Amino acid sequence: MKKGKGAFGQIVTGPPGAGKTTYCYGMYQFLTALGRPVHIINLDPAVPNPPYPCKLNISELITLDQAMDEHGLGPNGAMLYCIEYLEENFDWLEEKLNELIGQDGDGYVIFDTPGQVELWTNHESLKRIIGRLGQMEYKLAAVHLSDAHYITDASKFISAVLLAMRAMLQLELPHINVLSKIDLLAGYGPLPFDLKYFTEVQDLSYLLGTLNKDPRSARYRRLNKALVELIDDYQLVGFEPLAVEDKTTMMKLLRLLDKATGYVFIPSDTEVPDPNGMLSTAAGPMPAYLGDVDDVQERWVDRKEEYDEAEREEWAMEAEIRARKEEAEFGQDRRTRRAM
Ligand SMILES: Nc1nc2c(ncn2[C@@H]2O[C@H](COP(=O)(O)OP(=O)(O)OP(=O)(O)O)[C@@H](O)[C@H]2O)c(=O)[nH]1
Ligand SMILES: [Mg+2]
Repeated sequence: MKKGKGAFGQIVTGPPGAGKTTYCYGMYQFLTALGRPVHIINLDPAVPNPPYPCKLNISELITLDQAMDEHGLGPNGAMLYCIEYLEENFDWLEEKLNELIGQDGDGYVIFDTPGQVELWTNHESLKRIIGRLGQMEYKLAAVHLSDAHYITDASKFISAVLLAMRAMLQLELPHINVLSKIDLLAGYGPLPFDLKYFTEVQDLSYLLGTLNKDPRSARYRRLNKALVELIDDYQLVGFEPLAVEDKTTMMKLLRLLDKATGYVFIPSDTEVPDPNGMLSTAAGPMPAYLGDVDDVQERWVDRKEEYDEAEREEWAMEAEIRARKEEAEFGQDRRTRRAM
């Protein structure tokens, strides 16, 4: 068996529907545009055919349907079984990773995981798999996604923060919490506080007033207070806002991840195609807005329509320029071909 040297990368976690798979594909496209070799590894046995290019897939080992059929399990039990099975068959994963990454250890990996919360709150298999990847010299950071919709509801936000904190304590990796889908926030009506309040997770006692007004949560006044104090005491959780299609928030997140894992990327001398101007973003200043949380709020919440309109005009202009260039080139090509 070919022995590998590990690689840098990310393990993407978060509750069901938080946007993990979309993020994996978006990050894959982003890194590919930056010229960084990257592989997505699908660890979700419920999705045998993920939408992204996938050379290593848990479904080659076991699928959720197989686990359900063969062991008479329901979907949740079968999911845990699949991850335990992966742990038991770690040699399979090790061999496949070594084939994929090779001996140089210069690849970059992104692990997509299922949305079942036990996997990163209290079940031990995923944690042990990550530990064994660490022994193989994989330098991973956890990217934990929570849907930004949660900030519109105090109880949901507190539960998202608790889950994020639990994931940090359980996975024991360099860890970045992300508020995903912030491009949808403007559609949820006015926010009770600025976005910064939610990304910094400072002094959650302000949320107690809202919680104690809601009849569903008012019954648990003392529990609410205790939970809020627990979060404030730990001071562990903060969020990075992210919209997968927005290269500024993606770049900011990537820079944080590289810092967390110690990844240094030296681009090769070969010219890398850069259709969306991402390379210039990597090398130089952020375009349009700086990626600070207040700027993110302005771009995606307060003045979303204006920015969208300005971007549409910019894209239309770029498309027009590209079309003219292509016309000129192809026109010439055709003439050259006719002359030959
Ligand atoms: N607007 C918007 N939609 C997003 C974004 N990220 C994900 N989505 C949408 O959110 C839905 C769920 O996304 P997935 O990527 O499948 O979420 P997941 O976390 O992988 O879901 P599970 O694997 O089922 O846990 C899909 O409809 C995505 O298109 C985003 O940044 N912006
Ligand atoms: Mg998914």
